Amino acid sequence: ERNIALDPTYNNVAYEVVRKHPLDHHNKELVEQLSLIEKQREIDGEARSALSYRRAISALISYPRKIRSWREAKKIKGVGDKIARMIREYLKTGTIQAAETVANSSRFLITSHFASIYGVGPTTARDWYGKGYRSLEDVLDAEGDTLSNVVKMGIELFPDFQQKMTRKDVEEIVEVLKEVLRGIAEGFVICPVGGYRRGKEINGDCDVVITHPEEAKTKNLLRQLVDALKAQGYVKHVLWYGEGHEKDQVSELRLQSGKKNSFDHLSKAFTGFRQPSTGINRQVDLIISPQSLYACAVLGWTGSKQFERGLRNWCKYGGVAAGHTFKGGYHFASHGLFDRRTNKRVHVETEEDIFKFLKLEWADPTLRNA
Ligand code: DCP
Ligand code: MG
Repeated sequence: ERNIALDPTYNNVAYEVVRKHPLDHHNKELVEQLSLIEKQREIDGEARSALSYRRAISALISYPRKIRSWREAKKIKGVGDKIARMIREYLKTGTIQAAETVANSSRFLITSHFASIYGVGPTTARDWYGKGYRSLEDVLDAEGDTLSNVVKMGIELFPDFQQKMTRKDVEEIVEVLKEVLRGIAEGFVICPVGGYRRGKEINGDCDVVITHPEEAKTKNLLRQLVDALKAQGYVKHVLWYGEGHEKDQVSELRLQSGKKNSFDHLSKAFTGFRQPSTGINRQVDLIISPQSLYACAVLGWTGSKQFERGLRNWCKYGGVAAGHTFKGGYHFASHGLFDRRTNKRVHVETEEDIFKFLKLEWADPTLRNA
């Protein structure tokens, strides 16, 4: 079998879309330790450092066997010297001191707890910690009146959102959505994306992309759907609501790219959704896509985040994979694949079309767990 992780024919910045990343892989314990450090770097605002851990983690997930030596680790593209040394330490002692330190750091435990609340990012989490708050009660006591509505909702929903969902929980919610959509019109298509589509057993939220063969039917759908969900008692909390500008070109997108939660131009709402069988409020992210953008919407929302990073890099810079060269010069977003020179959209019907266009081998969603 061809060993893609060691394949010398590719040397690009987008190995995440070239390699295969199954959920079940050979270096789980090591990945767990490195993930802890990655998370700590992320919460401390060290984005570059976090990314280099993430790259190494993805490389380890795709590695076709258990790493046995430091020398072996160093050869893998994506594993730098520093992380290779940590792997050496791990192979010798069974642990990585830096990961132990993070696991025992009360600053990390508290800031990561804060940052796991919807609406609270690393900056706010660090800010709260810096002000001396050590629990949500501290935050509410000191800042209760000044918190934004979104953060207030995030805190209110936290005990529910913290509870993970099984695949059955996600499927139950999808069935409810189908029923509510049928009440609006026949013919809607709904695709559960995110970790669920990648095969994860345990999910933090439920992300769905919704479309309809007739483009007109998706035009005001977000409003209709959210209103129906509220009227039927499923949704009480709307954490984020944004109607998109699906037809916008890429230049427009760049103007907006820094804006929170608007990394694509699809209409979407992030909701607190009361799951009938358990009564637990679940985070359900509704993404509406016109039929013509559906393939990109599904590909962009399936993830993982690191797979999406690799995909965007591949589109931009190109590369060589399995003997095929792709020149780059494109921009991928969940609302379209664009030629960077002309800002024109490439018409693609299916995810398979996108992979073919990009000269990539098809990657099943379950192999996108980079
Ligand atoms: N996504 C992205 N960039 C974002 C948000 C989402 O690329 N800013 C894509 C990649 C994610 C997918 O959408 O994998 C779904 O987002 P989630 O945050 O729900 O992530 P997952 O579904 O992968 O994991 P979880 O189990 O935590 O929900
Ligand atoms: Mg998700």
